[in-house]
Amino acid sequence: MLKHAKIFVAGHTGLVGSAIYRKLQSAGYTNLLTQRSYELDLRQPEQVNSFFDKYRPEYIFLAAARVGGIDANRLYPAEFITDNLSIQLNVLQAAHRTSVQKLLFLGSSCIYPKECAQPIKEEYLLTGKLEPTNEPYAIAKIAGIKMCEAYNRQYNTDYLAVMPTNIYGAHDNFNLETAHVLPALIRKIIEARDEGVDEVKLWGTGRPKREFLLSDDLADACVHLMESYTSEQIGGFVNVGTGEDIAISDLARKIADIAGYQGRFVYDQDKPDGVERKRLDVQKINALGWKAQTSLTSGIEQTIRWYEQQSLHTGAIRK
Ligand code: GFB
Repeated sequence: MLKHAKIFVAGHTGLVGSAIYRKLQSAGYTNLLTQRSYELDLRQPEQVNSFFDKYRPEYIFLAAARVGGIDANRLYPAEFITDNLSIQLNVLQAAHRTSVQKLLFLGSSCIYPKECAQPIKEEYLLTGKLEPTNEPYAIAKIAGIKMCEAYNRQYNTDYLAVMPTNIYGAHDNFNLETAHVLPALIRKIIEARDEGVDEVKLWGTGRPKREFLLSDDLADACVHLMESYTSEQIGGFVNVGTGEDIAISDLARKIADIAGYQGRFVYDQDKPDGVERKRLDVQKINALGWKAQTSLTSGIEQTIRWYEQQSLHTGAIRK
């Protein structure tokens, strides 16, 4: 990618898109295209087509998606499958029609089967049943990978895909009903600390394990891949993670220690656990010259700082 290439970061206000935008800026890219969702609704084909005709982006980071934690996936399965399929369909078709040079599609580690050998290798895709709590979302993301592969095969395009593990960081969603676990726990623990409450309620049993990657590390991987590899060289798609996971109960304790909260944790077992484990095998991305740089402790410290600054500015984070 030349430094003045026209690069469209779709979803630049979100957790992942904002990190990609920051990374591209700091790497010296000068021609970044962005649109807020009220300016361009990527679910609407007419809007997407006129945007592509008008601006003719050369490169695309497709980080726009409907995402959410385990409960949001359970409550809004129709939106999770429909919005994601629509966004992918519209953007990939427009990219092909306007001869975009290269595109990076963001998937998710939930595309892999529920009962998977650990760590999860890329080749395990479509070898078993999916985790029911996020099947509609996972099906949409699998369709995205397969669309990239199909266009590459038939039209010789260069559409790469990455499968990130659970991402967290600045610009995450801290709404307790729809958030992923890490931002939800940061908010719950800080509110309990500040209000002098000696108990925090977690969902499920606390036993499932998850792998967490800071959004800035993911952005670094995405830009590295777009700069240095074709889709063919990476074999279509690649896992991006740390390769290490942690039990939810241990994560809660870690966040509490960092935030200076001494209270205890209780578990609401009416809420689902989801998949027991989904630790990614990261040998492939490591062999492509990328490794996660930020420790979980440092990433949590940075995210807490961001959250506290936002709370100061807004009085309260989005309810
Ligand atoms: O991050 P999370 O919502 O989603 O939940 P998944 C991870 C684990 O943390 C589950 C537990 O076992 C939750 O029950 N947990 C404990 C909590 N307390 C809380 C809490 O206060 N809030 C939340 N949200 N969880 C999502 C998928 O799965 O991961 C998506 O649904 C996507 O499709 C995403 O793949 C990365 O890790 O289970």
